[in-house]
Amino acid sequence: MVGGAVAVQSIGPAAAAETTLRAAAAKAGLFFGVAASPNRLYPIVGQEFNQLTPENVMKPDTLATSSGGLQNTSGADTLVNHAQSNNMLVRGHTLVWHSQAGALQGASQATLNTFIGNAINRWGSKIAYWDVVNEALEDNNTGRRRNQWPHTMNRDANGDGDYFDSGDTDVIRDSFIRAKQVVQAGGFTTKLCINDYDVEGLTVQGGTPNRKANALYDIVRNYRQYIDCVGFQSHFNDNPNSIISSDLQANIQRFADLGVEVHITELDIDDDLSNNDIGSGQAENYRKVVRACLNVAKCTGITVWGISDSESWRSSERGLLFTGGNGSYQKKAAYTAVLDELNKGRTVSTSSVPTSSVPTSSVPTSSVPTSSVPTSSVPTSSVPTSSVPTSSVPTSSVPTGGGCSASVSVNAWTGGFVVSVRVTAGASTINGWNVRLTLPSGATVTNAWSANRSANSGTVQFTNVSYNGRVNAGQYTEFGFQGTGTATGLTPVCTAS
Ligand code: 9MR
Repeated sequence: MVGGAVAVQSIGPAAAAETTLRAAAAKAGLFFGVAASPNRLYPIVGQEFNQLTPENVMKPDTLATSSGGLQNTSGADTLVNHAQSNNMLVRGHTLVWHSQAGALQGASQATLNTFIGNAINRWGSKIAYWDVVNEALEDNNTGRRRNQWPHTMNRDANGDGDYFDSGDTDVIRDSFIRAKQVVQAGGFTTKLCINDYDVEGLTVQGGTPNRKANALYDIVRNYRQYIDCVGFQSHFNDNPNSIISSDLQANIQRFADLGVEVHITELDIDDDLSNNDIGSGQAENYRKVVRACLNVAKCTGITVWGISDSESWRSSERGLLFTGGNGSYQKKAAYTAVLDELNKGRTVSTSSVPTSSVPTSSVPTSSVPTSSVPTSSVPTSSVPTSSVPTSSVPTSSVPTGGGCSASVSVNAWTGGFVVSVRVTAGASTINGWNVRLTLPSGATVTNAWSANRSANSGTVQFTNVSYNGRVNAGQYTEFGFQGTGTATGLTPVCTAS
């Protein structure tokens, strides 16, 4: 089994190079997968790949009845069985999606919940990863949710522009809560992912901030306790929002710093990327993407969206690793580049990666509905929404001299808390920071994001990660952590470096 624990490979003298993508990837501690259909399960699938995503047969338009039941499962079963007999992981794709919704189009959250339960329970731990919510965010870098079902069910109760507040309705949150309940009730090892496209870089063409990526980041940060993994689809092409940006690795890293696994889920690269800003030639571009993933320990898998160009959804862009068709394939230069890069292995250490995951006990499990669930029974009251501090404790103000100050906002619930810490630079730009605070006895940090930490209890020092050490004069950056126990009386002390 690959994909769970991440092995870190040191660059050392000369192990023999592996000759298949799956073997080279496994050695580096990640999976290398492919999207497939039941009628194209040629030998190459099991030879080259150790993860499989159904390209179409696990979508609601195939699987779902209008009441959230299952139908037409034979194609999915065929793929799952093929994966099992070839020792491949399966990514279920996908449960909640505005497109290809079939009989679920327009369904209520209760019906979506029923479908989520039925689909997860049918395959259980045979599915390593489920895309619970797919493509929730709008096109064109607006950073907004789609203005389409199912997101039209959302309600922003206090009108503050997000759906993270306790009175809000959010189909993303409620679908993940349901999915997490089902996984826990079944004792499954399945991890739950959110998947989207044009979220790959910190910036899009021209250096504009990638608002879609930032919106996805906020979703994962706010719902971290239900979300285990993030999929960057990675359909790279000439669209200004779909380029391979030079900050791809930094963006992977910032999600990884939230403690989730990151996957490249639907990779294909247009072979004529005139707007691409980091490479020339498809093979070189593939190499860059694979390297960005290898350089982040929690980037635990890459999946290409098909085997060969001619059988791809975008055949005119010739974006894949093989030519040929119908089971007879020829390797392209892009294949050789990917294999070579995988064979070089990882060069990262796991030191900045959170080692513990969010405690499962904080997920409401008390009532685990197994069939149709009215939305009112979805236990949202105990959901910690970190953007809604129950007590906000600004402990220091913006310093007038150099250096930095820090303030905390605490969102607490019985037995646990999320703390958001704001680090504000004084009159001069700072290039690194260290925030020291002392937790009350009995409090333990279980997870932190956008910072490294020195300890889990007592006095803890948090330091910046690679992308948030520099803060311009008077500006701020934020990091956070989650823990068990209580977090009263925190007094952060900030030192700039
Ligand atoms: O590759 C899939 C193609 O065969 C289908 O016709 C299409 C229908 O929407 O979906 C394609 O897969 C998409 C995936 O499910 C989600 N991300 C974008 C993929 C390419 O369109």
